[in-house]
Amino acid sequence: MKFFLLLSAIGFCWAQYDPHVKSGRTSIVHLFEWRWVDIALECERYLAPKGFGGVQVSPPSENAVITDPSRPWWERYQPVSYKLCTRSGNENEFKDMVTRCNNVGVRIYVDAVINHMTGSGVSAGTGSTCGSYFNPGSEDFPAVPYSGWDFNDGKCKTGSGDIESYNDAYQVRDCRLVSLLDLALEKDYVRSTIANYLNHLIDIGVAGFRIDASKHMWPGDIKAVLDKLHNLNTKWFPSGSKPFIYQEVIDLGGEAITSSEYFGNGRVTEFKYGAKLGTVIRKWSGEKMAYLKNWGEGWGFMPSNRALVFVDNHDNQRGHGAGGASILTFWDARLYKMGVGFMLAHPYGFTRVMSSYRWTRHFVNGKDVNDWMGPPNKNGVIKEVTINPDTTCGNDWVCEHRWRQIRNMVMFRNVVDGQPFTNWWDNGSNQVAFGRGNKGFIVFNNDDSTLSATLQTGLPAGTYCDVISGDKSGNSCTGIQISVSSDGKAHFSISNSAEDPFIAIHADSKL
Ligand code: QV4
Ligand code: CA
Repeated sequence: MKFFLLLSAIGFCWAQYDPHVKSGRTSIVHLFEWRWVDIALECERYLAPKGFGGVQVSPPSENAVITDPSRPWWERYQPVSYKLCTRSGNENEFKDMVTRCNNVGVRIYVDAVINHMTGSGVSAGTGSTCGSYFNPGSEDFPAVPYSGWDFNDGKCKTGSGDIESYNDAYQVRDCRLVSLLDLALEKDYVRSTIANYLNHLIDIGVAGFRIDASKHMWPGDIKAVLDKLHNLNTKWFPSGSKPFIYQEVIDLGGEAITSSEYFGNGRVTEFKYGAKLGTVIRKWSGEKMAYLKNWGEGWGFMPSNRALVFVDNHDNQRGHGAGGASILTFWDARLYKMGVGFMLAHPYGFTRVMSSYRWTRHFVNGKDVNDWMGPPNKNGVIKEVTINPDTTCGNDWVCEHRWRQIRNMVMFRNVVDGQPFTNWWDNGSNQVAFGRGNKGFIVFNNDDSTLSATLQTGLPAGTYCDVISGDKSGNSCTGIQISVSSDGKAHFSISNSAEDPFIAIHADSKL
């Protein structure tokens, strides 16, 4: 019996659901395609002071240089070795970033591409970001090294060798995802090689991993790799801390593979979240915000403590992956801010904010033919993230995480952390409000008429600064002020044509 209890205790500790963010911080940001030198600066000058918990970085492992099209963002999902050497920077720059971010309490999470190497069709003569030789035709990656024995060819039963049907779990895991050479993760050599790569990163000081293409790996194979991982670096983490794991599994229902198969390994991306929230905020398919009253598990999502949630990601903001047209992105800024505001106010899941770059969209028959375009660059070299006098970013970096409404809602989430979902109100349509215990309250007007209502906020009496229309600075407020009376009630008036038709107040925005 004792032995049994011990085993289940170990089993529980193993599964890594805890992001190891500094206490009081509750969200991470994906700085998509940023250079390591810029991320280090951003941790120090912005993310730490504004209460961000961590950064998801683009894959740091050496990748094939794709020239047709010219240097697409997706070349980074075609590894050729595990050298830390990409357009974002080299190993020294990576280490410097991890050290400096950790020193100001901001964690680094690595996007780990371990299901596959490059596409089978990529030519052997194509360069790589660190000069390592590779030959996809003969499945030779001497810089790892991997050879033909380390790939799944024998296991895959489809004619093309590619995944042809998502209704067959064997194909999805043992065949090639869009021709990408599929690693044989049942082999101990492959597992150990991947674990060495991840351990190298752990020893440098990263706090965890996004496991790319997890759906395409058997949960047991992922577990076997995780079982080989070191504890986090004790320079910054309590001894015995295991890396945070969130697995990329797109489960919108209707396929052979479900998210729940992966809960034993760690958290899982909840793709239903952004797809549904986009549909509601766009008011498509008869949806309305009033229906958000039971948002979360009530909508058929996975348990909150297993979910990694986001409004959009680097794939579905440009039509890759899943979610479709309903996904809200910075291109629809007004609706996007409401979506992200709702996510950050609501207690469900562990939240990730997207931070993007702008590209030239060009739609042909409803599809963006420029969805491949890589980050702002000059002759292929990624451009610096410059900061404008008004704190926004230059050089076509969008920096959604620096938008006042989003940055202030990241802080709102920190302030209300641990508080229950309370005081829901709706008008039966698209005017809704809810609180987080006695710490915060948010009101949305996504209807075509003005909202005017006196609502129970749950907050102590006082004058509060709305952190959507402005900022509290000292004892004054640059935005709308809301006065909460001694019974906790306050009057809200939000025009449907307001720049941002929502208001948020919290304990730290009290004047
Ligand atoms: C193409 C054809 C193949 C053909 C091949 C011939 O599609 O049928 O056999 O050419 O050479 C790129 C190209 C793709 C090309 C492939 C191989 O876009 O057209 O195949 O390279 O050369 C990103 C991009 C992909 C890109 C890939 C590798 O989205 O377009 O493929 O990087 O560069 C599913 C998965 C989910 C996945 C999602 C996009 O379940 O796991 O699709 N999401 C993750 C990442 C995503 C990344 C990958 C997985 C792969 O978030 O960014 O794909 O690592 O839903
Ligand atoms: Ca696979």
